[in-house]
Amino acid sequence: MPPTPAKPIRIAVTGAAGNIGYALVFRLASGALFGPEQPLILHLLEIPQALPALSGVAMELTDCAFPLLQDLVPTDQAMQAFDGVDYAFLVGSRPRTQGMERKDLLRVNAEIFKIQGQALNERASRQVRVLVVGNPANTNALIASQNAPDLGENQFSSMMRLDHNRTLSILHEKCRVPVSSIHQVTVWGNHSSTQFPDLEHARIADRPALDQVDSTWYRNTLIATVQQRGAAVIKARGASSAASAASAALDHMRDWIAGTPKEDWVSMGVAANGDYGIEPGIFFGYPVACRNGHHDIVQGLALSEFARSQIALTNRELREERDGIRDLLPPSSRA
Ligand code: NAX
Repeated sequence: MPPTPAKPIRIAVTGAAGNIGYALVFRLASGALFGPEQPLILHLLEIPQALPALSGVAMELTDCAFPLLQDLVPTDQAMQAFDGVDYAFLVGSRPRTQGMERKDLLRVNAEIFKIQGQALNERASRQVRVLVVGNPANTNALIASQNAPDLGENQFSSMMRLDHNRTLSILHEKCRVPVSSIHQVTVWGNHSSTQFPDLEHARIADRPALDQVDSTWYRNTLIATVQQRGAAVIKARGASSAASAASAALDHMRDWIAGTPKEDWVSMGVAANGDYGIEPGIFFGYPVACRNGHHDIVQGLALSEFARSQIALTNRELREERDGIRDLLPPSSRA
């Protein structure tokens, strides 16, 4: 008898007609995250003005005749987009437009992620895993999670993985070693130019990374290169990172589901709980190990004075972001 086909899983992608969405949905539909045996249904959310573009994306997805893709749900309604979904990639957000202050950008996006958090709370699977990519990703994850009180905070995370992957590839080029031989890198804090790519615990080919790279290069070049990499891509390409961001989103979700290798970790934005002196109330980039579908902050890493000062800087920025949208958090919120 042929084996019973697996039940399709439902995956939501917001901003599905945007740059990252366009790079992400085809990889999902081809089985890049869940493998060649797992059928899926894609729920694609866009704003009303982008529905014509979204219908084009839907046509192309259909034209690929992906064997795994069982159905498509293109919509501009958050309730429909998150109905019964097992995984959600929250990519869509409002870009900064001319004359817009940073605090205004925070607030328009806060409104979007508030509505999406509420819709996830009402409609998503009770086991849903949510990855926030749209910027400001850490604070948007905070807002979405706080507006989904029936889901656990640990069902939400924000993306630091592109910064993590950028750090790995810079080390790969510098030290001429395979990426697979680089371990225990962390990018702490905010997905912004205050983030702290940390090599203090990193190992390259089983030896401490800081024995193999010059500490001045680490502090003055590597950290700034990772922090400014997004801007460098925009300058070169005339558009922001899209395929690398989609790839990082898949890496993030894959490790969350399948687990990280023993004694290694990845960088994920997760709800702070006091670890490493970061008080609850923000989503912070941490070293995270994943086991059995759960993510846990890696405990007990010693931090140098330098690391502490870098972490304090990015922590301050995240707290300021949170203070700028605090009135949009529900009254019972812990933030
Ligand atoms: P695009 O502007 O190409 O696409 C965004 C899409 O979101 C648009 O199609 C827009 O119509 C849609 N959208 C806006 N509001 C929406 C809403 N309320 N519901 C559903 N869809 C909505 O941007 P793209 O290059 O795809 O980037 C998407 C987001 O990812 C941006 O906020 C960007 O800054 C952020 N990034 C985050 C990264 C990270 O590491 N966390 C890295 C890459 C990227 O910069």
